[in-house]
Amino acid sequence: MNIQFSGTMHLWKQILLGALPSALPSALGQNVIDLSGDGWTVSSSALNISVPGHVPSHAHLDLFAAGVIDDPYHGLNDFNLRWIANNNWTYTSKPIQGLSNDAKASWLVFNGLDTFTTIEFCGQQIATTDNQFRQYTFDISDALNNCKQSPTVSLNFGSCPNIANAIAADPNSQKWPPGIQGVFELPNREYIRKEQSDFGWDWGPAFSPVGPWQKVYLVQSESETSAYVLNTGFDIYRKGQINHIAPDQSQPWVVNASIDFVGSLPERPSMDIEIKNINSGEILKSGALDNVTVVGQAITGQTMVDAEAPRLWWPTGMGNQSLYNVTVTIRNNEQDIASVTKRTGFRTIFLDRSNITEEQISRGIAPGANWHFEVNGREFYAKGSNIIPPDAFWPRVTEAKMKRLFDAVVAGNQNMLRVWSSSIYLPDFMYDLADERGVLLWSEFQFSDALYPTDQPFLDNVAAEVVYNVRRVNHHPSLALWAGGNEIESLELPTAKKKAPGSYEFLVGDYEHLFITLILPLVYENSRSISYMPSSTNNGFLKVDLSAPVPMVERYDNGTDQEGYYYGDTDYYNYDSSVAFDFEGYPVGRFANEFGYHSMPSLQTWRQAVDEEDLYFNSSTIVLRNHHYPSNGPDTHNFKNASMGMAEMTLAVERYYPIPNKDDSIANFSAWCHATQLFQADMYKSEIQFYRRGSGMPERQLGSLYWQLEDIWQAPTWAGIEYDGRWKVLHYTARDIYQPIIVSPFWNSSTGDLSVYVTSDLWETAHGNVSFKWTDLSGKPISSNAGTPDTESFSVGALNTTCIYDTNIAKISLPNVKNAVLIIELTAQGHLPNQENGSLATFTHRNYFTPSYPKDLELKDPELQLSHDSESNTFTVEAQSAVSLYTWLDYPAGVVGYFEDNSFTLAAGEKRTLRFVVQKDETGGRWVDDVTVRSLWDQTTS
Ligand code: BMA
Repeated sequence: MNIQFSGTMHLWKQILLGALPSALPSALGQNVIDLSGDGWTVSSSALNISVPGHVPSHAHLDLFAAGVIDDPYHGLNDFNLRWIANNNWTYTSKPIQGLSNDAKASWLVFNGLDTFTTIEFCGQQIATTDNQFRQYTFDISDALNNCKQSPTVSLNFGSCPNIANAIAADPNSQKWPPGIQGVFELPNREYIRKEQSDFGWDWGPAFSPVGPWQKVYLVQSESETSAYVLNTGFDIYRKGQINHIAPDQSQPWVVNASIDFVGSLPERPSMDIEIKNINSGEILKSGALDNVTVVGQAITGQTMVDAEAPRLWWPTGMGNQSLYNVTVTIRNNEQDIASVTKRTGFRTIFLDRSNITEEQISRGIAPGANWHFEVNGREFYAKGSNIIPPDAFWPRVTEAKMKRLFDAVVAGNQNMLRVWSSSIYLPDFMYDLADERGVLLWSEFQFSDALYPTDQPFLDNVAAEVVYNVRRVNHHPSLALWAGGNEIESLELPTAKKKAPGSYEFLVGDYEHLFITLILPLVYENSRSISYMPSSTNNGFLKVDLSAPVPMVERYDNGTDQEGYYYGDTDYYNYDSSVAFDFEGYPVGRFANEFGYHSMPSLQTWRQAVDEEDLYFNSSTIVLRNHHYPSNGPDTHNFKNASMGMAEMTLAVERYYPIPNKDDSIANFSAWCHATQLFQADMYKSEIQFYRRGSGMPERQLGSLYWQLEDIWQAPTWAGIEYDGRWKVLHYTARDIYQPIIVSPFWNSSTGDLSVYVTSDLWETAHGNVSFKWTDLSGKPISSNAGTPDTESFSVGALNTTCIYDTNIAKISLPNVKNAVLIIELTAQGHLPNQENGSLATFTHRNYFTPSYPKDLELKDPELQLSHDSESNTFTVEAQSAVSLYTWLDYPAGVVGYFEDNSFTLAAGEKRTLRFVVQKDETGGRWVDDVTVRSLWDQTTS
C-alpha cells in the first residue's frame, strides 16, 4: 500500500497489458512497467491446453474463467481437479511495449510466485524460484540487450505435489521417523515453501494451485543513480526497547526507517522524513534522518519523537486508532531520488512471559509465568479467533470481501486475530484494514503441524522469506506478535517423543536450530517492537541470551506439572461431546489460543457448491467435503475418517438438542445444519465464559481466541463465518459473550451446583445490578421466583470477575426442571478505556439458564411473529405466547450482512426490534421479503 514516488517525475511511460497508469510507481530516472492484468496466456504443452491468462492469478482460476473447468469449489472438484496440480503450467506475457531506449539497467520484480518457477525473458533463462513467500528481483539487462524482438516474459510453474514428492524421494533429503509429520491430503508439504494448507487441511481442500499470485513489474533505470523501492522496514519503538522485555513507556520513540531498493545510490545519500497525522494533517516531525547507512540494497536512518508527542494507537474498545503517514525520501543533495509513504501508528505491544512476581502472588495470582499481551503498557483481555486463508485461491480474495470480514470481526467484539501459520503472510491491505479497525494480528511464520528440514539451502530460503515479511509488515500497528509456527512445540515434539524416543533429542535440536537460532535473530534485527516466540502454544522461556547459539531457552514442560502453577497458553479440543459443557474439564492456563468443535454451514451456503440432489446430511458429496478427520493421504475417498467427523456432529446434536424430524428432506437437512451450529455456539459460549472468568481467578487468564473465524470454502468446519460472509450462530453468540461486561451461569449438571458470575474486561471497577426471573416455558412466573433473589447488586473490578449467586438446583423450588427458564439481565455502569469525554457508559447483558438440556425441555410454541418496517428498515419479532429460545432470524441468498442480534431469548410476550446490517446486496433490496424467523420449537415441527 501507499508506495508513492516523488522527485523529478519522469512521466508514466507505459500502459502495458491493460494496467491502470495511475497505479504505476515511478521515480527519478526510472521506467516502471506494470505487467499485471490481462494479455497473458496460460498453457500446458503436456495437456495441449492454452487459455487467456491474467496476473495476478492461479492456473485454476484462468482455466475456470476460460470454461475449461467447472467451478473448483463445486461438488467433489477438490478431488477431480488434481490433474491441474499434477501438471506444469506456463504463463506467457504478450510482447512488452514501452521499454526505455536508454536504460542503464533493467529488472523483473515479482512480488510473489507460487512456487517453483523457471523464468525466461525473451527466450533466455533468467532464474528459478522456489518460495511462494519471497519477493524476487532479477537483473535482465543482458537478456534485454541481446533481445532481437519485442520481449516476452515466460514463467513455467512446476507441479508442487510432484516436486515435493521428488524432494522427499531424494536420498540426500532429510527424513523423519514415521508417524510424526501431519499429512492431510497430499504428503511432503514440509519440504516446500508454499502455503502448507494448499496440500489439504482438516477444514479445507487440496488444490495446490500455481501461478504468478502477486504483481509483476519490469523496472528500468535510466540514470546512474536511481532507486526503485522494493520493500520497507519501518520500526517504531520506545528507546531501549528489546523484544522480550516490557517497554518503558516514559522513553521517547525511536523511528527507524529502512528501505530496500534496486538500483544504485550516490556515494553519500541522505534521508528525510515527514510524519503526519492522517486525520488532523498535523506534522509530528519532519527533517533529516540521522545515522544514515547503506548496507547492500538497503538504506536506513533514524530519528526520535518525544515520548508524549504522538497520539497513541489502541485496539478497538480501548481507545482511538490514531494513524500517521510516514514519508521517507532518499536524497542526493537537493535532488529527490525516491520516496515512500507508509501509514503507521505509535503503540507498544508486548507479550509478557516474565515470571510471576511476589507482588503478583500477593494479589492472588498463581505462581508460574505470565503469558498475556500488553498494549501501551496496559494489560487487556484479548477476545477473538483464528483467521485461516479466506480462499484456496488468494488472487480472488478481494479487498471488499476482506473489508466485510474485518467489519464482522469488530462487530463481533473481537480485538485480536491469530493469523494462523500455514496460510500466507497476509497482504498489506489486510493489515491496513486491521490498523483502521483496531484489530491486533498475532502473526506467524508459515510452519505448522510438521517438522521441517534444516539443510543450509532450506535455511537460506527461509531466512530470505522471514526478513522480507518481517520488514514488509512491521509498520502496521495491528501487528502484535511473531510466532515461529503452529503446534510444533505442543504437538509435533511430544509426538516425536512418543513415536521416536531415540530421535527426540536430535529433533528438538533441529527445531531449535530453525525456529530459534535462525529465525529469532532475524526478527530481532528487523524489529525492536515485536515479541517473538518459536511456536504457538508454549510455556514461555527460561531465559534469553542473544549471544548464545540458541538465544532463547524454551521452558517446554520442565517443572510445569506443579499443582497450582501456570505458565502458558492452551490449545484444547475434545470431540467427546458428552463432556462438552463440563467446564471443570476445560484447560486452566494464562491464555486460550485455540479451542473448538466443527459444525455444518447453512443451507444457503451449501447450495453455492452442492447440487440439489446431494443436499442431505450423509450424501457422499457432503461427507467427503468434511475433512475432519483428514484422509491422511491422497486417498481422497476416505469415508471412514470423514464419517467420524460427521458422527461427532450428529452425536452432539442428539445428546443435547431436539432432533429435527421434518417431512421435507431439504427442510430437515437445513434444521440439522442449524442444530449442529446451536451445539457449536453453546459449547464455545461455555468455554469463553469459563476462560473470561479466569481473568479473576488465580490463573489470571487474559485471552480467548477460538478456532476459527471464517471458512476457506463451503464445508463442515470450526468456522463462525461461512465462505461468503454469512454468520453462523457461533459468530453471533461469540459477539454476545465478548461484550465488555457479561453475566454467566455455571452449572454442573452432575452435582446440580449453579453459580452466576459477572465478568468485566474494563480497566476500572464497574457497578450494577443483575435481575433473575424464573418462569415456566409458557412464560408463567414460577412462584416466589423459585426462592431466587429478584436482583443482586455487584461491583466488579478491572479485568476481573465476581460471583453474585451460588446455589444448587436441589435448593431451588422448581416444580419441573424441564419446564423452567431463568432469565438473567445485567445493567452496569463503567468506563470504557481511554474515552476522551470520560463519561460513564451503560452496559447491558442478557443471559439465560435452563436446568435441563434443550432436548429435554417441554417447549411450547412461542407463536413467533415477524414484521418488517420499511421506513425504519427494522424487523420486529414477537414471542406471542411462550418463551422463545434460540430465536433465529434467517435471510436468503444474494445478500451478505448480519442482524444486530440473533439466536436470542425472548420472554413470553416480548418483542425485539432490530436492524440487518447490509454488507452486500445482489437482490435489489428484495431480500427483506424472504427474511424468516424460527426458534428451538420449530426445529422439530414439520
Ligand atoms: C489445530 C489448528 C489447526 C487445525 C485445528 C482444528 O490443530 O492449529 O491445525 O485446523 O486445530 O483441528
